[in-house]
Amino acid sequence: MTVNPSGTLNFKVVLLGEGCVGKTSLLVRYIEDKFTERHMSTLQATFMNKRLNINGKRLNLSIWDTAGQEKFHALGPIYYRNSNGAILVYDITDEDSFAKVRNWVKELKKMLGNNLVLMIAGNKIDLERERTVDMQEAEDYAKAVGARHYFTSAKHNIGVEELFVDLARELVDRMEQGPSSEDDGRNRVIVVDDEPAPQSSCCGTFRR
Ligand code: G3D
Ligand code: MG
Repeated sequence: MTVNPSGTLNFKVVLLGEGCVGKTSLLVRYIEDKFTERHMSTLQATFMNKRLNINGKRLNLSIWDTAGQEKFHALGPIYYRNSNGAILVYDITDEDSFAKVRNWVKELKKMLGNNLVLMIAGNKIDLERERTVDMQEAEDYAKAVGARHYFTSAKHNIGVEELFVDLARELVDRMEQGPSSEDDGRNRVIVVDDEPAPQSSCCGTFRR
């Protein structure tokens, strides 16, 4: 995390999960409040900024989305390096995508320690009738690994705002509590030059 001289707290958040679970759709829904299936298949963001006020504090979330490379090969640590929070997305109709979340939790805990705020999102809740991932199992798993669990639909705009805003709240809470005994300094506060981040803007596009 960094803090600008103006007092804005900058947090890096990464979206992770198997291809096609709806990561880009969740981000576009949150930032632009839209859901466009065709747009998803051709254009993808590298990261998007979102400015928020939480408890009188100014925050900027830099939310990183993959450029779709998870569909072809593994994402390297360079993608999630220096993250403060991660949203692990699975598709409630796809058990393999939930198994992938378990792998991500192991990798992130190994590489980044326990100070990372972890959120797990079971997306495509509008397809409830096609659900294959057991609801209770997913919630129990999240609890066991210290993550919060949400059900979302990028398509119907269910639970999306709550997911991101709760993550922002948790980031602020953890920062105010200070580093835990397990902190090894990787999440320390750094003061940087004030650089205005564009609000709700896409900072890079990718064409497949
Ligand atoms: P990704 O970024 O994780 O790869 P995308 O996933 O956001 O590109 O979404 C993959 C597909 O799932 C897209 O469909 C998208 O429209 C669909 N999708 C995303 N979120 C939801 C949701 O909440 N409900 C439903 N029903 N579908 C969703 P296509 O057909 O374009 O591949
Ligand atoms: Mg995507």
